[in-house]
Amino acid sequence: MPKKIYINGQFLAEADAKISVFDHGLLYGDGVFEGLRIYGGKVFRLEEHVDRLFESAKAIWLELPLSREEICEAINQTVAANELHDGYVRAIVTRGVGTLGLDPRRCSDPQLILIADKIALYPDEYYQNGLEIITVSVIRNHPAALSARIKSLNYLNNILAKIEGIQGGCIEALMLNHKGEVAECTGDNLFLVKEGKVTTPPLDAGILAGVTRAAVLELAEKLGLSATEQVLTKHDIYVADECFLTGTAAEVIPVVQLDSRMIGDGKPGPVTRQLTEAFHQMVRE
Ligand code: PXG
Repeated sequence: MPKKIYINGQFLAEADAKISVFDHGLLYGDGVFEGLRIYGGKVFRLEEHVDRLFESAKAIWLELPLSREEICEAINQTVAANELHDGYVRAIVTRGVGTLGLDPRRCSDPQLILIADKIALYPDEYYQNGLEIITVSVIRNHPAALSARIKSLNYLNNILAKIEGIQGGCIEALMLNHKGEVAECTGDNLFLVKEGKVTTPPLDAGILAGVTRAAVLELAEKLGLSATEQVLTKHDIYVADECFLTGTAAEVIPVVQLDSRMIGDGKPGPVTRQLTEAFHQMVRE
């Protein structure tokens, strides 16, 4: 079945879904995006993702071509057109076709692209045994530069961090902020558990406001666990009982080592398992 890709209101076959080489999304990473999951034919937390897309766009002075409702509708139509039961949606908004110059006033209308596809998940062994991660030298974006709150098309900073992680033998990598505090991983938010209490860095540590992060904070509260946002250092992770990451692609995934140091007893912990199960139940509902 050929993929149906949405570009500005039209569904196109993959071979015909093309964007100009003068698009500022390509030339400068000038645009924003979202990654969403489809579970049982439905998009998980669609409104939250679309709200974040609007916030990202507003933060870069980009006016979206459709309303929130229209974008939700277009995403649902893209999922339906591709007959996906479980999968992934990438929503992309670029500044549009411009010239070889930075001036955004030279750009045409923003381009909205929606791609729905199957998703490549992390191998099951990582969920069973937990991830080993390292702290990389690349820091998360300084808030006075490109804010980490913006899910922009310019992910080079995180890609550099990911490369450093991969070269160190790790599929995810911990990024600190400019103050040396724990920020997040390259495509996942970080949580830890100490004495039964769940904590995660606050948004002003310079992180993306993860949709999965918010869902897990809600679940922790529902389960009667103490869950708070706190400034964290690497030391807090080294001495934590448990650590896990959250993200649209990863869902909830345990971390058992940071910088070759064992976290807790080096195995995925009970609170991580409890939250993982609660998350799976939530996405099934
Ligand atoms: N931090 C960063 C920097 C991210 O890019 C998250 C945290 C988790 O946020 P959500 O809202 O997904 O819980 C992300 C999200 C990919 C991919 O293709 C990456 C993300 C989402 C979907 C796909 O690698 N990152």
